[in-house]
Amino acid sequence: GTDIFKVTVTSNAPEDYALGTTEVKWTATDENGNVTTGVQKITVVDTTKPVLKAPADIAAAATGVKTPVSLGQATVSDIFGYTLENDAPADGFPVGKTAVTWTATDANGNVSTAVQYVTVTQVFKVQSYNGSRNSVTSKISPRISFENTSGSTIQLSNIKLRYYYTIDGEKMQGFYSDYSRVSGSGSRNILSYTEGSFQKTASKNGSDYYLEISFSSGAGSLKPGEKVQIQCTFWKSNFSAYTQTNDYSFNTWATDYTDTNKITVYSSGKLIAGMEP
Ligand SMILES: [Ca+2]
Ligand SMILES: [Ca+2]
Repeated sequence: GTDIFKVTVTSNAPEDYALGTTEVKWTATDENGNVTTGVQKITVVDTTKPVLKAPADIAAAATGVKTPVSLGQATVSDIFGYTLENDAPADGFPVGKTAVTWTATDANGNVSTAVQYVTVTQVFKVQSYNGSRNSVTSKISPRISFENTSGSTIQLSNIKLRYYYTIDGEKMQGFYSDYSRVSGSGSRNILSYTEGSFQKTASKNGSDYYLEISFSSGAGSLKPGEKVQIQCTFWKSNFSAYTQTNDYSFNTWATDYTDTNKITVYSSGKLIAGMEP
């Protein structure tokens, strides 16, 4: 404050300022009691991001096409309140490595992110190829191999496999398996315990039928690391043609056992490998 007389300047400034804008009123008073006031605005802003730490990475065994995983909890600190969320898939994790991004947002809109990786390993490995790779054929000849890559023994009578296709003209169908064998420590022929049946389904995505392969109790069990290979053929009663190129489970190019997720496997009715059409 300036004046030709002596001036006293005071303010109502607080010791601490709240977040946001505070008005401080300044007052100048001269010796003669004349008063002038002015306002100063003090704005306090939080520019500090929350400190965020994602939970540890997780490795899990697949229980199906999608596997539910418990992620654990991220830790967050901020002097203000915050919200915490992540983008984990709601229906479980696919086989492979998936990044989960955690996001912490403080009450003032400052954002931190951190990534957690979830790796899901398939416990049941399925491979296949087709004995006939012709676009049009009177006999479909799946070659299917499946390996118990879990740590537990599986009863084969609990296992079912499905090969999906479109029938291209409804007819009775026949099934024949000429090879079905367990390899590994319990190597044996299980041909007489291997069965095939046909199921009509809703028409979708390369499928209006599936061949279901199952095993009777005489097939025994499949220990960890053991593998079953099946070669089979199916046909229509009048040997009319199937178009294979429109079949979900058909592999047009493989000439030997090749990883597939288009043949599904069920253990006691629960999907444990492959993706349905
Ligand atoms: Ca903050
Ligand atoms: Ca077809």
